[in-house]
Amino acid sequence: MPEYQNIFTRVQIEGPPEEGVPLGRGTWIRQGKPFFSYWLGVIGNAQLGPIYLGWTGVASIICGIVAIEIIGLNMWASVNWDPVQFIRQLPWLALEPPGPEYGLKVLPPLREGGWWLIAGFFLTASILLWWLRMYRRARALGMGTHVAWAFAAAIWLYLVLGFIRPVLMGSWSEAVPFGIFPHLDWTAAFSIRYGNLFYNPFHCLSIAFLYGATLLFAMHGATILAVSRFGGDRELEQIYDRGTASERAALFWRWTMGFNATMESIHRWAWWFAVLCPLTGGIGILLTGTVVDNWYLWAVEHHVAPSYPEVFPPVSDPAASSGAGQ
Ligand code: 07D
Ligand code: 07D
Repeated sequence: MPEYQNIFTRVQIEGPPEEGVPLGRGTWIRQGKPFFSYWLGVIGNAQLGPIYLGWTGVASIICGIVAIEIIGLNMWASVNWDPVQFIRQLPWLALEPPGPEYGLKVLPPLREGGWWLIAGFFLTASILLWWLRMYRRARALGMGTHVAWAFAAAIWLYLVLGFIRPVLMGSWSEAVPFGIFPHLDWTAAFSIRYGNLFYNPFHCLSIAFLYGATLLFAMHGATILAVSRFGGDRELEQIYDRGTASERAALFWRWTMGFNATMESIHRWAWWFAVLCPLTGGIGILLTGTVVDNWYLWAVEHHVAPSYPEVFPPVSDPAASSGAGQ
């Protein structure tokens, strides 16, 4: 069965397009005539469309476009509307939040953070509307809302970084700038300003869940691929006729580590690890600067880190006492 040893999807189903379950009254129709694509079939389902947009979908996309437009035009203006420099410097360009002198003012002058505030408003509206659409589509299909709640965990971290913490600190200037490298500069500066985020136990937890989620995904993905020669990837058959694939998958782990997850529990493991990464991360960011001002000193105080020995005694600045340079 060499076809099962491949790293990409081999089985493509191309029957009549699948339209999905009938929709109830009061909903939109699905848009787009479905068609099949070989290359999509290599990474997933070969059928593209129809898509259900709905009011929340359309409103979310409009808000998203407004946000991207404001960010993009501000970045372009920052290189004097030069199209070549815009493309060349794009990863370094930024739309910065208002300076500390403006506190939480609504609305500071547009070129001094006002645009950042407006773009942030539309980006947040777009993300929240997309969440609502996800929740409502799940309910319309009679599904649980697990995907929406996992997305909500990411939105929690996003809101802490750009809204909740800046409000608690009393200044928009605490928030993240828009921009590819500028947001990394912010991340590094944040860690240094608050005494090294490695000593923040919630950063530790977030990293453990990040790494853990990767490990779990690798274990689960590899296990299912490894039993796909026995039909392990065919979820429907696995549910009504377990056959030999899932038994082997479970036995493999019981043999190698003594314990095995079940077909249900592995997905709960994955969900919790993924969700707890931004959830614990958001708690860590929320505490920074509000409750704890320096994580290194916090760690010294709590016997997590040793304090640096005082090698040199404190000296006073000679410029301050001798009158030199006056
Ligand atoms: C693969 C799903 C697809 C999503 C993608 C991202 C945009 C931004 C904006 C041109 C896994 C789409 C990107 C819409 C376009 C402009 C102005 C998800 C997948 C492909 N970050 N971050 C990236 C965001 C924060 C950090 C990349 C967003 C915090 C570090 C991308 C947010 C901190 C590194 C990006 C956000 C932080 C990155 C790849 C919001 C702490 C990298 C992301 C809304 C958590 C990496 C150059 C990716 C990189 C990277 C987007 C927040 C740290 C541009 C939208 C403030 C250390 N971040 N980030 O693949 O290569 O995610 O940066 O909060 O090393 Mg970031
Ligand atoms: C950003 C959630 C918001 C995203 C949303 C998506 C769109 C685009 C586009 C469809 C990612 C919206 C989407 C708008 C749609 C399309 C195309 C989730 C986000 C809603 N750290 N660190 C973390 C590590 C250091 C720092 C988390 C490692 C240094 C700061 C994570 C290391 C310094 C913050 C993590 C390391 C530092 C973090 C993020 C190693 C820098 C945060 C988890 C090995 C010098 C964030 C508590 C996450 C956090 C965070 C990992 C080092 C700074 C686990 C592995 C010491 C300021 N770091 N870090 O899920 O929560 O992000 O901290 O060195 O704010 Mg860190």
